[in-house]
Amino acid sequence: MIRSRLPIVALSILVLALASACEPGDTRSAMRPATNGSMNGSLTALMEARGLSEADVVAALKTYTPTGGRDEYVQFASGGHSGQVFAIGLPSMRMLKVIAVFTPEPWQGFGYGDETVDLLDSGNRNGKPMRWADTHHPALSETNGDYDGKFLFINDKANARVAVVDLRDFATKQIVTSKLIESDHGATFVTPNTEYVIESAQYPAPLGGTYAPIEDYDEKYRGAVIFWKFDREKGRIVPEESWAIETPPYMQDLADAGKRASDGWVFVNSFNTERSWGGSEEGNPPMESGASQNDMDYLHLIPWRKAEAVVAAGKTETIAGMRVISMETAVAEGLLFFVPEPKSPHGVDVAPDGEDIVVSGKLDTHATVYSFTKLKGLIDQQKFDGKDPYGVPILPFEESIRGQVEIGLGPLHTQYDADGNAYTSVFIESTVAKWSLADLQVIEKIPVHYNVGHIAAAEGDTVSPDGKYLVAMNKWAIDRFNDVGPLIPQNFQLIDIAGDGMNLLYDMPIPGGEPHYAQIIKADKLAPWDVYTPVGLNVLTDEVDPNAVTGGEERIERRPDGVHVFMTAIRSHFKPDVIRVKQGERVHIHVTNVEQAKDATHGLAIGSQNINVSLEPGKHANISFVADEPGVFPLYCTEFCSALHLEMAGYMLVEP
Ligand code: K7E
Ligand code: CUA
Repeated sequence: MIRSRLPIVALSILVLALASACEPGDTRSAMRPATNGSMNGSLTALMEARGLSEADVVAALKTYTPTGGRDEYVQFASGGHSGQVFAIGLPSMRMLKVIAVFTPEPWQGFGYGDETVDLLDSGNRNGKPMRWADTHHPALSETNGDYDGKFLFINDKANARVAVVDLRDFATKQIVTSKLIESDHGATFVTPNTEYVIESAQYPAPLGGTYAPIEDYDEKYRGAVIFWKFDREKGRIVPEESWAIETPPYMQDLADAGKRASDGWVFVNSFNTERSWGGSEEGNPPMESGASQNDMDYLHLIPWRKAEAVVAAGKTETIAGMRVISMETAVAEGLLFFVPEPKSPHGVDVAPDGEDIVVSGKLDTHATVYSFTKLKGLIDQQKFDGKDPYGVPILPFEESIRGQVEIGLGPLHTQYDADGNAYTSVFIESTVAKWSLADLQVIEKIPVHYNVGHIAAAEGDTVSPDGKYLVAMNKWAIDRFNDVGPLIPQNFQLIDIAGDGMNLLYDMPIPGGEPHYAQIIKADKLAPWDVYTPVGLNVLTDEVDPNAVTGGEERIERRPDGVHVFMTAIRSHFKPDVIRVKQGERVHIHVTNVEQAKDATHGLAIGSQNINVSLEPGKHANISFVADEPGVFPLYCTEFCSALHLEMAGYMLVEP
């Protein structure tokens, strides 16, 4: 490929502009070479040697972040099958942290000490440990429809679970799951003040985890939308204050909460209104074609504030411990309405003003723009086009929409910028289409590589999107990276949307599971802790642990329930460092990192016991286990904390 050579003058201007943008006294600018002929010469030579075009160099200058530099945005991406969340800096596309959520994660000691084992177990289904998850949609907590940087929620599609991550320490605090539903997908989405975290079922099943033959699909199988009540003060979901609405056995898909004009409403897509359940060997069409017969599926409209009042009035039944508004009650009380949506819709994305609701059909070429004013008007006038088989009123399609945008083949998800534009991912075409909300016309398309699923723009699903950056989350990478065998990473592509056009800046392989959605928050909205204070904090209770240990109080106590070791960790020793127990005794280690210096993290591992906890400064952890095998087990610090880190070790002696 022939690449254009960057003219020397343009390059000099770029370098000059960059240098002048630096603060006086900035050590980085002081270290930058002067702009002179020889540098221009060497840059040109470098470009030639690496085969870089002018566009490549511009992209590099827009993303390169020198040592010590900070990113302007943080992207929280679902980790897909990893069951975790990836925090990525933008525009550098540097991975900042893999946040352990639903699956064990050794570095964070997640799943190898009492607190996190209990936390993971709180997500067990039918008493069975679930040690993987299929995370899909992260949702940052919001205040007045804007990200507030306090909490992050994420769902596990496979096992119908929802987790709460506290952004003060980027750590998972809670996992909730309800036997009401067996899978979820329209999760997690929050109401504009994070009153509720929404989780809707995907694959219908008898509610409450009971059995019914699949031939009874129409009568016995159901979907549901769960409204998990969030207590912001406590930073936890309150299951007892949560509730759900029963829905027909269509496959409820993505959801979005109304905002501004549509505040108080929730919108949930569905597909498979055909109620196909497969059975290709039993004379039925396979699910994928059975579910694609109808021209229209139904967008579900739910006024959640009104529903909340119906719950408060006690008009619910309890299934699997969850208060549920039955479909019958929902219809009678005006809590559930349908409006047709073209062929196998996927994304539903409410525009910043809350007035436009954009739905894209996977098997359609349009994005359909519903007008909330029109929807609300039709509901108020009770102007319906009949009912579905379950008695849910259906609004007339033509009178509900403001228009349709001819997007291309396989539109999926939509995001917004600050200038009245929408961006829709186009899966089959492998493009992102930018279009105008005002006149519903496509402005530009950019190819992406390949098979784009979700896209995320900076704060692009809030009431005040930033524009600037968009990340295309591509399912296939094919030829973008060095080959690593048949299982190939996904590809996050950073796109500059700041100017009039869209420009591809950077490819980032995502090698840990298939991410679905992500949200991108302005970094200065996050205020994470440097260390845990006060010393001895139990990071799951947010309080000083009753067994926290201070310097000088280290000891070993024998109690009826076993041997209690009260231990401190400080550079560069554990105290006590020798633990003597008898075979069969239960051991309880209570260990506190008594340091308050940033980054002075220790880890406590004991060989052959499956024990490893991370001890960030100030953190307390509890570990309990039965010393069932006699032997000599070294214990040691797993973080290279000081020059004498290797000496930060000890022994557990289990006497036969
Ligand atoms: Cu992959 Cu939102 Cu689960 Cu679309 S979803 S791509
Ligand atoms: Cu403490 Cu290494």
